[in-house]
Amino acid sequence: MVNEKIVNYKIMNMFCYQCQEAAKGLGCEVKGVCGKTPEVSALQDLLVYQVKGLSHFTTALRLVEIENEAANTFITDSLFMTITNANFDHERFVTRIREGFKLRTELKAVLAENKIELKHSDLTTWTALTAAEMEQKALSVGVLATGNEDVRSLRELIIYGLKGMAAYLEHAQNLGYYDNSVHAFIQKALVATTNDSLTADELTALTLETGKYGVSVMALLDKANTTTFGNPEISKVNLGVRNNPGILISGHDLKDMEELLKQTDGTGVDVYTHSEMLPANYYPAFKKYSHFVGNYGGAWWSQITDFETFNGVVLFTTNCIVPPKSTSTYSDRVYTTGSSGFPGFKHIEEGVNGQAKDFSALIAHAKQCASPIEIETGEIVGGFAHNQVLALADKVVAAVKSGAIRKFFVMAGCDGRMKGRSYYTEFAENLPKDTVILTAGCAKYRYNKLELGDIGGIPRVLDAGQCNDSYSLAVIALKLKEVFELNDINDLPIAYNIAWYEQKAVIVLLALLHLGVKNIHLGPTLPAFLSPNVANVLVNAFGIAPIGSVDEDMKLFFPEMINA
Ligand code: FSO
Ligand code: SF4
Repeated sequence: MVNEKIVNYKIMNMFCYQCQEAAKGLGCEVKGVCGKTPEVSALQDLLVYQVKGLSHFTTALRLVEIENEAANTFITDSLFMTITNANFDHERFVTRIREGFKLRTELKAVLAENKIELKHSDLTTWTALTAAEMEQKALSVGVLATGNEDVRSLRELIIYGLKGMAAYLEHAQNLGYYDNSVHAFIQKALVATTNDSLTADELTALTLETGKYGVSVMALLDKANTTTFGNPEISKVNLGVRNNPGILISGHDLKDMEELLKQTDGTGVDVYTHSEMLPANYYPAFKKYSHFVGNYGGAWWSQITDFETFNGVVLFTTNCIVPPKSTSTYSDRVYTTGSSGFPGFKHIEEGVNGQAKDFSALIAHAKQCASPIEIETGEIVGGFAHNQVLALADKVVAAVKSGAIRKFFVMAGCDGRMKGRSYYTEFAENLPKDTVILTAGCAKYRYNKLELGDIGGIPRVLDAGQCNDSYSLAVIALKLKEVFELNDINDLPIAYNIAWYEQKAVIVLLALLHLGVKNIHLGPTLPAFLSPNVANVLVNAFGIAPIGSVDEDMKLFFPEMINA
């Protein structure tokens, strides 16, 4: 039977449904709501197809214990580049795909040297030299090339989890922490998504295994961050500004943060964090710099206004980039590095021969800029990663036992532009005063500046850090389970009301499922890439549920309130 969607695909401009802002809750078909053009979307699809093909080579080589580091790096970087809002640069994708062909030739030679026969198919033999040829090729290899809706849904769920995993692995590797078993899994799973003989059950099992490796990679990144920069500590983060020119650093890469602080030290240029870089303010290794002033602005999507008033230079180390408006005046002040990119923004390349990246151009640029305009004042408190919370364990346990704390709410995840996300602000405001929010990721910007008070000195919003630090929340939950001598993590007085946006949230979700967490509420909408059948599996096996209205959800989480 001819698959209607595939026929349609040939006349559509693009199809992408990997993030929460997918058009009409179904998928972007003309242009990305994120601003991704059909051409870049095509090249991203093709790059994913290319890394699937390369993974056929690397998994074959692994059978004879050959690990190819160049391929490992290429595959993780490429997956990271295709995450929502990370890279919009058409040219970078074309160059990248050409590099992929070179790598494929090298891998072929290694296979031949080792007399390994590979069963070739289009995945391992296709070529496209020009951008136009690449875009043409992409038409037949995108998301909709998988005809069966459920198989497509599971394959994409796995691939999006792998994208998130690749991002976290890259951050750990930037700090010198490697785990080849994660590369091996990513590549094995990529190959599996090309195997038409796998059943839905087998793909479901692979989805859960993706969660298992999600836990491993988050543990690795946690180790990398805390060993290199110390354990985050409770910190007051300044929201105001000073009179010096500044650099605003965004994204998630702490290695870049460190280098920027080192290279700006003594230059008269101040450093501020934006969005997901806020938790850098909690690390001892960064707090020691007197020119590290604090955090400026809100979550990623507020950059359109925040970058205008900041006046200085902006550095993106990862997503989330919002394309500037035609009226924006800051574009020439923005730099990207690592996997991030945007046409017109300047890009800072990797350091050569193990040298640090060179930020001198953006520091010189910053010196020419005016100091930031103050948009708010005061402080916010954060730094409640696992080490700090466990140091307070006695106090926390006593508060739970005495009833001073009735329930914890894990409200980790992402923020986004959708109006419906005001739900999270209202939900936080409406929570009873004897509840505590555990958060991580940029979702916190919906409530981290509210006056929610504290319970016997324990703030009612405990921020563990970035989205990857959701791992900290799992460590805290597992510790509480041990202290309260429970057999099941779900018997703890912890409820999960998680907001998602892009693919790092997918790996965090799969990791939580792997840890046995049930009844997660996921919003503001369920992923477009979940087919009804796959959504049912998640609902039946794990109790995943969409959010309702704040009132409905309060009654759901506090049934006792109905009869009170
Ligand atoms: Fe947010 Fe963007 Fe951290 Fe994401 S800034 S949305 S899930 O990149 O990774 O939480
Ligand atoms: Fe649409 Fe999200 Fe894909 Fe962008 S990443 S094209 S907003 S689904």
